Amino acid sequence: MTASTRTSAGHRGRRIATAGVLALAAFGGATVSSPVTPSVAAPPPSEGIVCTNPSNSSAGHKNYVLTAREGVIQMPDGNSVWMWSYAAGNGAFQYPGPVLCPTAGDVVTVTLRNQLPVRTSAQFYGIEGVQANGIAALPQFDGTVLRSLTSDVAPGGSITYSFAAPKPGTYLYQSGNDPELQVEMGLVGAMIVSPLALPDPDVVAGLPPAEAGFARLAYDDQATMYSAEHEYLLMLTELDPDLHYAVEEGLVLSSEDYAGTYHPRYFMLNGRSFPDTVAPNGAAWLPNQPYGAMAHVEPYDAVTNPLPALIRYVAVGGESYPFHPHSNHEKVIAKDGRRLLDGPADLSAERFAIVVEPGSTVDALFTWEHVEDPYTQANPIPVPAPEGNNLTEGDLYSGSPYLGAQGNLNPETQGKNVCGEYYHVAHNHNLSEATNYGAAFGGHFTLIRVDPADSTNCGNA
Ligand SMILES: [Cu+2]
Repeated sequence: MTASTRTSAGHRGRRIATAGVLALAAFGGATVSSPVTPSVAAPPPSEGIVCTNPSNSSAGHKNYVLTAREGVIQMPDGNSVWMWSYAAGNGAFQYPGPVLCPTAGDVVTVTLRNQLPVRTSAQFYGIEGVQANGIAALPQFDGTVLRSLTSDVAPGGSITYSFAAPKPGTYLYQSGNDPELQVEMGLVGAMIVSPLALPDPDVVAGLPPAEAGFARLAYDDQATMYSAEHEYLLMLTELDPDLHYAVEEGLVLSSEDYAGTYHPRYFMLNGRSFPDTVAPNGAAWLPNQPYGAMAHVEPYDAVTNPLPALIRYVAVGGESYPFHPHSNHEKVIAKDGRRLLDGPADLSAERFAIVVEPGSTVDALFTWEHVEDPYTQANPIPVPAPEGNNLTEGDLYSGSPYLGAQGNLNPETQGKNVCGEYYHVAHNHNLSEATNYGAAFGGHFTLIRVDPADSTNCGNA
């Protein structure tokens, strides 16, 4: 089963193999020798994971082209930052790199073209048996000095990595050359490997028809079943703009050149800092930061909405990030593409904060429950709402404390609430990293949108 057949299972599937900019980009790759079938570009899904189309693929094979190049991203405070990252084929600069979505067992090739002024590479963390131009990929040395953790490529050149897609899970790829500089500069991306295993047909048969088409497994066991309608990636990164300015000016090309004290000032989720994190995928004002970072769920219901969401965390930075999704714990089921099992014992655990260590990935199932019976106008919360003149209403407030209800807003409130939905904060609990150059709230900060159940008036099916 391929990513594209999976995503065609439902019209609101979130993991749609992207068309649009990324696909056109990949199709244009000069080093792609096989013909590709042009397709009409559709916009990417507005939220959720945007898988990059392979430059070409056939049964059991997925070929990608990445171009390491320079570019600029925008910060919410108006700054722009010089970056290095991986573009898809001839596509626009983008940060982070394209999301690659093979299926377990696929033969994957990644051709890396180097348009940077320095040697670079792509290292696929946790994946064994990687070959580079047909021979084993190996660390590279200049004399006795380690130059790269994997086979690398000079400026202007290209190199092709190949491997069998490993066990299912969430993986990271990044530069193996001077990672202290190059990964920080932006040479990083995610790879999501889907299992061949399918959800138990008896369980699927018991799901509401509107949900059944979205049932997926994250790993090769039924305890990892989730709804692909609610699958999200959160890649946590950081950067020091002084370092990036020095690179832009040509003053620094290796970490050894950076005499300044490393001091990250910006903290990104999927390449964006809050509030840009909650903007849709492909937002026009963020042309080089295509990935949004807002999760979107509906309340758990044993009958109508039993499947959890899946959040895939990836972190690259100077320290562990304690990411905290407000409102409910998340159930950590895997780390670094490995299911948390001890023999038959399932070691999954509910976590208040999802600690994502540098260079690691964490997969977590997320269920939002409407507790307290739930609170509705018929079962009111036992605290009277404040008078309107004592309220500061955020743009996203519905005017009512009840999920699915919309009340009157103060006339000066610019109401952006669609259908009485809730928005919960989700952020790095190291609050110094939930900032944009020190200004709270920003950086590693996003929202979780909770729609009322059966929310046809929320723009959902
Ligand atoms: Cu918090």
